[in-house]
Amino acid sequence: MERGNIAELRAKIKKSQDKKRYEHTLGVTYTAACLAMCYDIDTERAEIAGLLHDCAKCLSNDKKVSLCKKQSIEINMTEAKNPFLLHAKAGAYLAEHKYGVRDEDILNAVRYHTTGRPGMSMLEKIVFIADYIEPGRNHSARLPELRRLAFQDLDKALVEILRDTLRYLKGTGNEIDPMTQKTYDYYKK
Ligand code: DGI
Ligand code: FE
Ligand code: FE
Repeated sequence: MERGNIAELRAKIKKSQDKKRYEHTLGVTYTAACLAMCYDIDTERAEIAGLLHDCAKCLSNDKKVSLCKKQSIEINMTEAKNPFLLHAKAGAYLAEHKYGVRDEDILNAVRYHTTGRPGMSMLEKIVFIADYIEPGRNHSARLPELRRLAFQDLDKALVEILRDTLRYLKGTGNEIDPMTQKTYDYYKK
């Protein structure tokens, strides 16, 4: 994609998100680009994936569910009870069919940005981690350490983020998506 097209995509995403979500999207986009530089991954694909990762976040839960049903996208039991989780799968669908992305790695980075998955690509890891550490985030006392770690050892950062997420979910009594647990089990040593 050319730079002009990235600017065009950014403008479209801006229209589809509220102000706070768009600020977060920009944070993820430039953090993903920086991680891509650090690990020798294509920066433009990181930017596109960052811009698109939450593209379905501002749909209502009803719309997320109906879009997934209409497009025969599987909804598991955790997602049925916590429809916000579907913004990842619904986002991958919109990235392809509304925003015209054909790059399967970018689509997977959007699809798995919330739960991760076993055997993630570099781009998938970068978007997953950028989502957690972007500068606008302020949800964990460990962020300074995790931000440093992300630029030193991507896989270690991934495991630490998954561990913290699972701990947080258990603490709040939130239901854990089987994929989040599977991803942690796959990457932990
Ligand atoms: O969309 P964002 O808010 O930018 O970030 P995200 O897509 O990573 O979603 C973050 C939320 O998702 C966070 O509150 C933790 C939650 N989450 C991640 N894995 C699971 C989960 N929530 C549930 N219920 N189950 C999970 O397995
Ligand atoms: Fe998200
Ligand atoms: Fe996000």
